[in-house]
Amino acid sequence: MKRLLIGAVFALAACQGVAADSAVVSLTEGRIEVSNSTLAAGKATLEVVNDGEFNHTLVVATATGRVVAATEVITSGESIDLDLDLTPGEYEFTCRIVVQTADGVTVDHYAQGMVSHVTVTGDSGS
Ligand SMILES: [Cu+2]
Repeated sequence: MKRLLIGAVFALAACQGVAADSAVVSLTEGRIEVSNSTLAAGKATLEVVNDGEFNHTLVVATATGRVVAATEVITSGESIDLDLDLTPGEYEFTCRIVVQTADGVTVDHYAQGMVSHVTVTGDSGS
């Protein structure tokens, strides 16, 4: 029964031509975890969750640094859906918050390891 239901859902998605991909992106201090490191080209929705203690962002950029999407600042425990329309290629998911502590130390989330690489496969659709 369960298998039948899953088949029906796929058939429905195919009929509507909305094979939108999705992934969950978890932001924590010094780390960005993406549920799947490969996405299909076209429309995709990321559920971006701040599982950390401090504020974070998600910036999606191409391998050459062109920003294609970004969230607002996401506070601890909050999540934001980020809609994308991706062409094939390599992408960097990063947090770009840079702050300075009271004693003058610069804290750069990217430098602390908040970067993850995602590959987008398939036709560009153009
Ligand atoms: Cu961050």
